Amino acid sequence: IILITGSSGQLGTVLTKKLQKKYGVDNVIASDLRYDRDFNGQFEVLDVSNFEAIKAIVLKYKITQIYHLAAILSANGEKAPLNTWDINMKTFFNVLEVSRLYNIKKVFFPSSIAVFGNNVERLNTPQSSNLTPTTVYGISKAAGENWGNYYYEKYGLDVRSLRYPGVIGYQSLPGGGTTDYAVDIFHKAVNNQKFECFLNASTMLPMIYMDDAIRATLELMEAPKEKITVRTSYNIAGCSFNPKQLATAIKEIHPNFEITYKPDFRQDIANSWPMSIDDSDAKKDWDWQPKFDLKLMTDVMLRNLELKYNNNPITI
Ligand code: VAH
Repeated sequence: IILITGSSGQLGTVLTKKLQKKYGVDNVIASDLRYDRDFNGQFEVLDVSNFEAIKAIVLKYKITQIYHLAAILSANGEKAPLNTWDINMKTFFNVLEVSRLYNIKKVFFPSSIAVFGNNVERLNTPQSSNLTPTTVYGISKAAGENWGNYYYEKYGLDVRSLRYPGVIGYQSLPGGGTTDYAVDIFHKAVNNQKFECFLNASTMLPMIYMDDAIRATLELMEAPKEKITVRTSYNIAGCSFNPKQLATAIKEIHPNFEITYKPDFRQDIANSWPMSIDDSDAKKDWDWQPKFDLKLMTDVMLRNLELKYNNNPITI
Protein backbone atom coordinates (compact mmCIF):
# COMPACT_ATOMS: atom_id res chain seq x y z
CA ILE A 1 0.00 0.00 0.00
CA ILE A 2 1.38 3.37 -1.09
CA LEU A 3 1.17 6.68 0.81
CA ILE A 4 1.71 9.93 -1.12
CA THR A 5 2.31 13.17 0.74
CA GLY A 6 1.72 16.46 -1.08
CA SER A 7 -0.75 14.66 -3.35
CA SER A 8 -2.52 17.90 -4.36
CA GLY A 9 0.68 19.52 -5.61
CA GLN A 10 1.98 19.86 -9.15
CA LEU A 11 3.58 16.42 -9.33
CA GLY A 12 1.37 14.78 -6.71
CA THR A 13 -1.83 15.36 -8.67
CA VAL A 14 -0.55 13.44 -11.67
CA LEU A 15 1.56 10.86 -9.86
CA THR A 16 -1.38 9.87 -7.64
CA LYS A 17 -3.57 9.10 -10.66
CA LYS A 18 -0.77 7.15 -12.30
CA LEU A 19 -0.16 5.07 -9.17
CA GLN A 20 -3.90 4.43 -8.77
CA LYS A 21 -4.04 3.18 -12.32
CA LYS A 22 -1.00 0.98 -11.89
CA TYR A 23 -1.61 -0.47 -8.44
CA GLY A 24 -5.38 -0.04 -8.01
CA VAL A 25 -7.32 2.71 -6.21
CA ASP A 26 -7.49 0.61 -3.02
CA ASN A 27 -3.71 0.48 -2.79
CA VAL A 28 -3.00 4.21 -2.92
CA ILE A 29 -3.56 6.65 -0.06
CA ALA A 30 -3.28 10.29 -1.10
CA SER A 31 -2.61 12.93 1.56
CA ASP A 32 -2.20 16.69 1.80
CA LEU A 33 -2.87 19.55 4.20
CA ARG A 34 -6.34 20.13 2.78
CA TYR A 35 -8.99 17.91 1.30
CA ASP A 36 -9.64 18.46 -2.39
CA ARG A 37 -13.34 17.95 -3.22
CA ASP A 38 -12.65 16.83 -6.76
CA PHE A 39 -10.35 14.03 -5.64
CA ASN A 40 -11.30 10.48 -6.54
CA GLY A 41 -9.89 7.75 -4.34
CA GLN A 42 -8.64 7.34 -0.79
CA PHE A 43 -7.55 10.54 0.89
CA GLU A 44 -6.32 11.56 4.34
CA VAL A 45 -5.77 15.11 5.58
CA LEU A 46 -2.18 14.96 6.83
CA ASP A 47 0.33 17.47 8.14
CA VAL A 48 3.57 15.49 7.67
CA SER A 49 5.38 17.72 10.12
CA ASN A 50 3.35 15.88 12.80
CA PHE A 51 5.05 12.52 13.45
CA GLU A 52 2.10 10.97 15.30
CA ALA A 53 -0.22 11.89 12.43
CA ILE A 54 1.86 10.16 9.76
CA LYS A 55 2.48 7.21 12.07
CA ALA A 56 -1.28 6.77 12.57
CA ILE A 57 -1.86 6.64 8.81
CA VAL A 58 1.03 4.25 8.21
CA LEU A 59 -0.41 1.86 10.83
CA LYS A 60 -4.04 2.31 9.79
CA TYR A 61 -3.43 1.34 6.17
CA LYS A 62 -0.37 -0.89 6.68
CA ILE A 63 1.61 1.36 4.33
CA THR A 64 4.62 -0.25 2.62
CA GLN A 65 5.83 2.57 0.35
CA ILE A 66 5.94 6.35 0.76
CA TYR A 67 6.28 8.97 -1.98
CA HIS A 68 7.12 12.12 -0.05
CA LEU A 69 6.22 15.03 -2.33
CA ALA A 70 5.24 17.66 0.25
CA ALA A 71 7.69 20.59 0.28
CA ILE A 72 8.05 24.35 -0.09
CA LEU A 73 9.62 25.24 -3.46
CA SER A 74 12.53 27.50 -4.35
CA ALA A 75 10.95 30.94 -4.85
CA ASN A 76 8.41 30.72 -2.02
CA GLY A 77 11.10 29.28 0.22
CA GLU A 78 13.18 32.46 0.01
CA LYS A 79 10.36 34.47 1.57
CA ALA A 80 10.74 32.62 4.89
CA PRO A 81 14.08 30.78 4.87
CA LEU A 82 14.11 29.27 8.36
CA ASN A 83 10.50 28.19 8.14
CA THR A 84 11.22 26.52 4.79
CA TRP A 85 14.15 24.64 6.28
CA ASP A 86 12.03 23.52 9.23
CA ILE A 87 9.17 22.30 7.12
CA ASN A 88 11.19 20.62 4.38
CA MET A 89 13.47 18.83 6.83
CA LYS A 90 10.97 18.00 9.57
CA THR A 91 8.59 16.39 7.13
CA PHE A 92 11.34 14.29 5.56
CA PHE A 93 12.74 13.21 8.94
CA ASN A 94 9.25 12.08 9.93
CA VAL A 95 9.00 10.06 6.72
CA LEU A 96 12.44 8.50 7.26
CA GLU A 97 11.78 7.68 10.90
CA VAL A 98 8.31 6.25 10.38
CA SER A 99 9.78 4.16 7.55
CA ARG A 100 12.63 2.85 9.67
CA LEU A 101 10.38 2.02 12.62
CA TYR A 102 7.36 0.56 10.83
CA ASN A 103 8.90 -1.54 8.13
CA ILE A 104 8.35 0.62 5.04
CA LYS A 105 9.92 -1.10 2.05
CA LYS A 106 10.63 1.86 -0.25
CA VAL A 107 10.72 5.64 0.03
CA PHE A 108 10.76 8.16 -2.83
CA PHE A 109 12.34 11.55 -2.17
CA PRO A 110 12.16 14.24 -4.87
CA SER A 111 15.34 16.27 -5.11
CA SER A 112 15.94 19.02 -7.63
CA ILE A 113 18.48 20.68 -9.88
CA ALA A 114 18.32 23.42 -7.22
CA VAL A 115 20.95 21.42 -5.28
CA PHE A 116 23.53 22.82 -7.71
CA GLY A 117 24.97 26.29 -7.24
CA ASN A 118 27.73 28.40 -8.70
CA ASN A 119 30.51 25.84 -8.40
CA VAL A 120 29.44 23.50 -11.20
CA GLU A 121 29.77 23.14 -14.94
CA ARG A 122 26.59 24.90 -16.07
CA LEU A 123 26.34 22.82 -19.25
CA ASN A 124 25.80 19.10 -18.83
CA THR A 125 26.21 19.39 -15.09
CA PRO A 126 27.76 16.14 -13.86
CA GLN A 127 26.16 13.82 -11.30
CA SER A 128 29.03 14.16 -8.89
CA SER A 129 29.25 17.97 -8.81
CA ASN A 130 30.18 19.95 -5.75
CA LEU A 131 26.85 21.03 -4.22
CA THR A 132 26.67 24.64 -3.04
CA PRO A 133 22.96 25.48 -3.35
CA THR A 134 21.94 29.14 -3.26
CA THR A 135 18.35 28.76 -1.98
CA VAL A 136 17.02 27.28 1.25
CA TYR A 137 14.97 24.93 -0.89
CA GLY A 138 18.18 23.75 -2.60
CA ILE A 139 19.97 23.39 0.74
CA SER A 140 17.08 21.32 2.11
CA LYS A 141 17.14 19.08 -0.97
CA ALA A 142 20.93 18.60 -0.82
CA ALA A 143 20.65 17.74 2.88
CA GLY A 144 17.68 15.47 2.19
CA GLU A 145 19.63 13.53 -0.44
CA ASN A 146 22.37 12.88 2.09
CA TRP A 147 19.89 11.87 4.78
CA GLY A 148 18.31 9.41 2.34
CA ASN A 149 21.72 7.95 1.68
CA TYR A 150 22.40 7.81 5.42
CA TYR A 151 19.22 5.83 6.14
CA TYR A 152 20.11 3.47 3.32
CA GLU A 153 23.67 2.92 4.57
CA LYS A 154 22.85 2.76 8.25
CA TYR A 155 19.45 1.05 8.34
CA GLY A 156 19.15 -0.50 4.88
CA LEU A 157 16.07 1.65 4.14
CA ASP A 158 15.48 1.62 0.36
CA VAL A 159 15.32 5.38 -0.29
CA ARG A 160 15.40 6.41 -3.97
CA SER A 161 15.56 9.91 -5.39
CA LEU A 162 15.63 12.02 -8.57
CA ARG A 163 16.94 15.54 -9.12
CA TYR A 164 14.01 16.87 -11.11
CA PRO A 165 14.43 19.69 -13.58
CA GLY A 166 11.49 22.15 -13.85
CA VAL A 167 8.38 20.03 -14.42
CA ILE A 168 5.91 21.11 -17.12
CA GLY A 169 2.41 19.68 -17.32
CA TYR A 170 -1.12 20.78 -18.22
CA GLN A 171 -2.94 18.89 -15.43
CA SER A 172 -1.80 21.01 -12.48
CA LEU A 173 -0.14 24.29 -11.56
CA PRO A 174 3.22 24.61 -9.82
CA GLY A 175 3.31 26.47 -6.53
CA GLY A 176 6.08 28.95 -5.91
CA GLY A 177 9.02 27.67 -7.96
CA THR A 178 11.50 29.39 -10.25
CA THR A 179 10.57 27.29 -13.27
CA ASP A 180 6.83 28.09 -12.95
CA TYR A 181 6.96 30.52 -15.88
CA ALA A 182 7.24 27.58 -18.28
CA VAL A 183 3.80 26.34 -17.18
CA ASP A 184 2.10 29.74 -16.75
CA ILE A 185 3.10 30.79 -20.27
CA PHE A 186 0.92 28.08 -21.84
CA HIS A 187 -2.15 29.09 -19.86
CA LYS A 188 -1.76 32.68 -21.10
CA ALA A 189 -1.17 31.58 -24.69
CA VAL A 190 -4.37 29.52 -24.99
CA ASN A 191 -6.37 32.33 -23.38
CA ASN A 192 -4.97 34.84 -25.90
CA GLN A 193 -3.33 36.87 -23.19
CA LYS A 194 0.07 38.54 -23.14
CA PHE A 195 2.65 36.93 -20.92
CA GLU A 196 5.06 38.85 -18.72
CA CYS A 197 7.98 36.57 -17.96
CA PHE A 198 9.80 36.89 -14.62
CA LEU A 199 13.03 35.56 -16.16
CA ASN A 200 14.91 37.22 -19.00
CA ALA A 201 14.75 35.91 -22.56
CA SER A 202 18.04 34.01 -22.51
CA THR A 203 17.71 32.16 -19.19
CA MET A 204 18.28 28.56 -20.20
CA LEU A 205 17.13 26.00 -17.61
CA PRO A 206 16.72 22.22 -17.56
CA MET A 207 13.05 21.22 -17.88
CA ILE A 208 11.10 17.99 -18.19
CA TYR A 209 7.63 17.23 -19.51
CA MET A 210 5.27 15.74 -16.89
CA ASP A 211 4.93 12.34 -18.61
CA ASP A 212 8.69 11.94 -18.67
CA ALA A 213 8.97 13.05 -15.03
CA ILE A 214 6.34 10.55 -13.88
CA ARG A 215 7.78 7.74 -15.99
CA ALA A 216 11.27 8.42 -14.62
CA THR A 217 9.86 8.21 -11.09
CA LEU A 218 8.12 4.89 -11.69
CA GLU A 219 11.06 3.41 -13.59
CA LEU A 220 13.41 4.33 -10.76
CA MET A 221 11.08 2.92 -8.10
CA GLU A 222 10.59 -0.33 -10.01
CA ALA A 223 14.24 -0.90 -10.89
CA PRO A 224 15.83 -3.91 -9.19
CA LYS A 225 17.63 -2.84 -6.04
CA GLU A 226 21.03 -3.94 -7.28
CA LYS A 227 20.80 -1.57 -10.24
CA ILE A 228 20.60 1.50 -8.03
CA THR A 229 24.16 2.75 -7.66
CA VAL A 230 23.32 6.35 -6.71
CA ARG A 231 21.79 6.55 -3.23
CA THR A 232 21.86 10.31 -2.90
CA SER A 233 19.83 11.35 -5.96
CA TYR A 234 19.99 10.75 -9.72
CA ASN A 235 20.45 13.56 -12.22
CA ILE A 236 17.73 13.37 -14.87
CA ALA A 237 17.24 15.53 -17.93
CA GLY A 238 14.35 16.21 -20.27
CA CYS A 239 15.05 19.17 -22.55
CA SER A 240 16.69 22.55 -21.93
CA PHE A 241 15.47 25.86 -23.34
CA ASN A 242 15.12 29.55 -22.51
CA PRO A 243 11.94 31.68 -22.40
CA LYS A 244 12.60 33.05 -25.89
CA GLN A 245 12.88 29.60 -27.42
CA LEU A 246 9.71 28.51 -25.63
CA ALA A 247 7.83 31.60 -26.84
CA THR A 248 9.02 30.90 -30.39
CA ALA A 249 7.75 27.31 -30.19
CA ILE A 250 4.37 28.60 -28.95
CA LYS A 251 4.21 31.18 -31.78
CA GLU A 252 4.47 28.39 -34.33
CA ILE A 253 0.96 27.42 -33.24
CA HIS A 254 -0.31 30.75 -31.82
CA PRO A 255 1.30 33.33 -34.14
CA ASN A 256 -0.19 36.26 -32.22
CA PHE A 257 1.23 35.25 -28.88
CA GLU A 258 3.17 38.07 -27.17
CA ILE A 259 5.78 37.87 -24.45
CA THR A 260 7.53 40.61 -22.47
CA TYR A 261 10.30 40.23 -19.91
CA LYS A 262 10.47 41.66 -16.41
CA PRO A 263 12.99 39.74 -14.33
CA ASP A 264 12.45 39.75 -10.56
CA PHE A 265 14.21 38.04 -7.62
CA ARG A 266 13.75 34.68 -9.31
CA GLN A 267 16.28 35.70 -11.98
CA ASP A 268 19.08 35.40 -9.42
CA ILE A 269 17.91 31.95 -8.42
CA ALA A 270 17.78 30.83 -12.07
CA ASN A 271 21.24 32.29 -12.74
CA SER A 272 22.68 30.02 -10.06
CA TRP A 273 21.20 26.84 -11.61
CA PRO A 274 22.54 24.62 -14.40
CA MET A 275 21.54 25.12 -18.03
CA SER A 276 21.55 21.42 -18.84
CA ILE A 277 22.11 18.16 -16.98
CA ASP A 278 24.20 15.06 -17.54
CA ASP A 279 21.92 12.12 -16.73
CA SER A 280 24.19 9.34 -17.92
CA ASP A 281 24.05 7.44 -14.59
CA ALA A 282 20.26 7.16 -14.81
CA LYS A 283 20.61 6.02 -18.43
CA LYS A 284 23.24 3.46 -17.52
CA ASP A 285 21.66 2.10 -14.32
CA TRP A 286 17.97 1.85 -15.15
CA ASP A 287 17.79 2.67 -18.87
CA TRP A 288 16.34 6.16 -18.48
CA GLN A 289 15.45 7.87 -21.77
CA PRO A 290 13.39 11.10 -22.09
CA LYS A 291 10.81 11.21 -24.89
CA PHE A 292 9.66 14.85 -25.02
CA ASP A 293 11.66 17.60 -26.68
CA LEU A 294 10.62 21.28 -26.75
CA LYS A 295 8.42 20.93 -29.83
CA LEU A 296 6.56 17.81 -28.78
CA MET A 297 6.03 19.18 -25.27
CA THR A 298 4.69 22.48 -26.65
CA ASP A 299 2.27 20.68 -28.98
CA VAL A 300 0.89 18.46 -26.24
CA MET A 301 0.60 21.30 -23.72
CA LEU A 302 -1.28 23.55 -26.14
CA ARG A 303 -3.53 20.78 -27.37
CA ASN A 304 -4.59 19.78 -23.86
CA LEU A 305 -5.06 23.32 -22.55
CA GLU A 306 -7.11 24.27 -25.63
CA LEU A 307 -9.40 21.39 -24.78
CA LYS A 308 -9.56 22.37 -21.14
CA TYR A 309 -10.25 26.09 -21.54
CA ASN A 310 -11.87 26.38 -24.92
CA ASN A 311 -13.11 22.86 -25.57
CA ASN A 312 -11.28 23.34 -28.80
CA PRO A 313 -9.51 20.36 -30.32
CA ILE A 314 -6.70 21.94 -32.33
CA THR A 315 -4.93 20.01 -35.01
CA ILE A 316 -1.22 20.43 -35.06
C1 VAH B 1 11.39 25.13 -8.42
N1 VAH B 1 10.22 23.64 -9.87
O1 VAH B 1 11.40 25.94 -9.35
C2 VAH B 1 11.10 23.69 -8.74
C3 VAH B 1 12.27 22.87 -9.10
C4 VAH B 1 14.01 22.69 -10.85
C5 VAH B 1 13.30 23.54 -9.94
O2 VAH B 1 12.78 22.13 -8.09
O3 VAH B 1 11.61 25.45 -7.30
